[in-house]
Amino acid sequence: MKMSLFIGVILCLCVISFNCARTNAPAPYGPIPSENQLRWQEMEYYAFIHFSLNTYTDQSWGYGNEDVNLFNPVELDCRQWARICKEAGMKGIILTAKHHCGFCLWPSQYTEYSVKNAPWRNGKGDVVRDMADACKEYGLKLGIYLSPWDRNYADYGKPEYITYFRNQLTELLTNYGPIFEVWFDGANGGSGYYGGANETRTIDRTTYYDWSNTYKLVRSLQPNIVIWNDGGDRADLRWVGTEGGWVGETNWSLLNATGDVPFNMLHYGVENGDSWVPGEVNTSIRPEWFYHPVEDAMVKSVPKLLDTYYNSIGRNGTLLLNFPIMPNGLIHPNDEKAALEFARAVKEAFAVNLVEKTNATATNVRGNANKFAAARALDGNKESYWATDDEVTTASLTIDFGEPVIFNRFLVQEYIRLGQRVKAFSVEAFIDGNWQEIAKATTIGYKRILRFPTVQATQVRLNITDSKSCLLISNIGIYNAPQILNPPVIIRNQAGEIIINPVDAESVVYYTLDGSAPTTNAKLYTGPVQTDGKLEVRAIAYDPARDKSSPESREKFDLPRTAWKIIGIKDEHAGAILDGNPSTAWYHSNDKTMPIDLVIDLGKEQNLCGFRYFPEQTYWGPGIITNYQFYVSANNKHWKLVDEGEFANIKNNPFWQIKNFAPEKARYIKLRALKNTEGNNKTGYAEVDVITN
Ligand code: FUL
Repeated sequence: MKMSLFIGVILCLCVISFNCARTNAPAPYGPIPSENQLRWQEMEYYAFIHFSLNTYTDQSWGYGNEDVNLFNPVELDCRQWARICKEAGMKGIILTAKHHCGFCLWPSQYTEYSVKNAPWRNGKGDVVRDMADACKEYGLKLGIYLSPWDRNYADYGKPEYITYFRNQLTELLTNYGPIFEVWFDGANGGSGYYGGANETRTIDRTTYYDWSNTYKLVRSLQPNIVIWNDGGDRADLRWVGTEGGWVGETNWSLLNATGDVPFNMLHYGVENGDSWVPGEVNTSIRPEWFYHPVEDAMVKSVPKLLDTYYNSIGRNGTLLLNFPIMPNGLIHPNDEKAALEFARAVKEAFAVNLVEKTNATATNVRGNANKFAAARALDGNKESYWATDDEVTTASLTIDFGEPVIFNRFLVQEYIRLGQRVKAFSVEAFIDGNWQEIAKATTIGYKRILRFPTVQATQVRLNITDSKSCLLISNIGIYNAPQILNPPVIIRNQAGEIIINPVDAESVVYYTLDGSAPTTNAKLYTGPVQTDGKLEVRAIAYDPARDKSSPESREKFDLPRTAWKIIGIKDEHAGAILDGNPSTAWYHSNDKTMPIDLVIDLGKEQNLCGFRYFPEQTYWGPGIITNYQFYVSANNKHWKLVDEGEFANIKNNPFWQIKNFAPEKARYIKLRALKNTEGNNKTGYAEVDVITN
């Protein structure tokens, strides 16, 4: 009797401890974020500010010899910057305290090349101080961009510069309060003023800066900081390999601590990386980082900014959106308008979470414990989560609305404090009595948001179909975002057909060919429209269900290119140069060396007065021409040079390059490439076109 009681107690204890093990939180899996990285990730959205002497010289990269007297932002108001960022829903601002030109926005005691020698406020001004004060007033965090490459400093390239760099860093990280992030830009074009040496200096980016000791200094001065670095030792955050405003659809917050990371891996992270290095998506609200008046009309549209949002924050990244400052010291009204409309659109999209007050069930709940139940993913508490048993790496969670509900966005978050795990998942909706897959994706991480055409359903099911370890889902949101229509895309192919593609599935297109503004009374687009001669196409996308129109698209076309022929190239793919589609490109074969010619027969004599070149869009290793000559001929034998020059800043800003020349009658044109962005012989073209009288 006594013996059986004893065995019973032992058994009970075993069961209890077994269940306890199952109801304990899962062990971390793989690398996990530090507290600083977690705090940073939760900021989600913050601003970059690009401001320096470049602002006054219309340059992207100053050479280092620009005159400090140019710096005089008479209306400078960091409170305007902070107000706009705050109203835009941003959580912080990173300021270019020193860009590559070496000019310092604060009165550094280690150089004369700073605001202290500028006319602005009689040399008494300090932009970093004003920024720090404004951030404090508006409840924003402050970050610092300090360019390691310094084209002004005489000792750049020598060990002495590292001391200078650390001294400046110490000033910035000591005198301006808490700094949330420091940005060490790896860009280095080699040449520079360097105190008057005017030469090219090469450094070994893996050793020159001795990053590990600089990191120690940074962390000792600012224990809560995160370090961004794309140039040297692995830091806390990674560049995502593009400035285009997106990170990979698959996005692991992991890299390996050592070894080179090819830029395409920066898009995706490394699935089995040994360190937690999450991606930050940095992009500008305009094509360029610094202010250029010509870009006042090129501020990104709300649909474009929303794409950026879904492709950064919606893909386990943060979004660092840049405002260039104008020479007067303010953000341009067009940029402010775009940022605030974008913020409104995001707010509206996520205003109502339809999962509130719904029931959820899961195919597996860790230890059947209430604290890990499906409902924990819907309770709005970021510290609670739905979890599965250790051995369960695929499972489903079903949300029952109890009635038909309309939606088009699905948001899901992992509890990343214990690691990033999910490799693949799908979302199904119960529509008219059937389960239908409405979206499918790979990684989740801190936050994943999926967009899909609007559906009406009574239930939604999240299926995790592949994971590294058991599942920990801390949040799910389902939303019905108002549709914001994208302007349609207009092209004219070589046959002269106008093709207008709506970007959004739920819209139709109205267009005009006579220059008048398109409304829903204009022609409805039903398929390619044959055209001839010069014309302007204007079009809108329209959603009949919501009675909403997109912003307008406008494209001007010159000669039809039906009779054009590319001479001397047999490759049929070369047609990409004339197909009207900027996203298709053609390259010369590798055996060519500069100068490299492209000759086109226009079919008959034309009155030419200019040409246009659209480069192909690859950022890395591209064949983008920077220096050119343009010739015309009546017979393809005797050529006349009518224009030559450079496509300035084409690498960072790979858009249409438009060149005009004195009118010439000719049947043949020749675009001669003299140099490309990479200093090699690769030469490509997305489009080449002419301008006629
Ligand atoms: C790049 C720099 O070269 C640009 O000028 C800009 O500062 C951007 C954020 O990073 O690498």
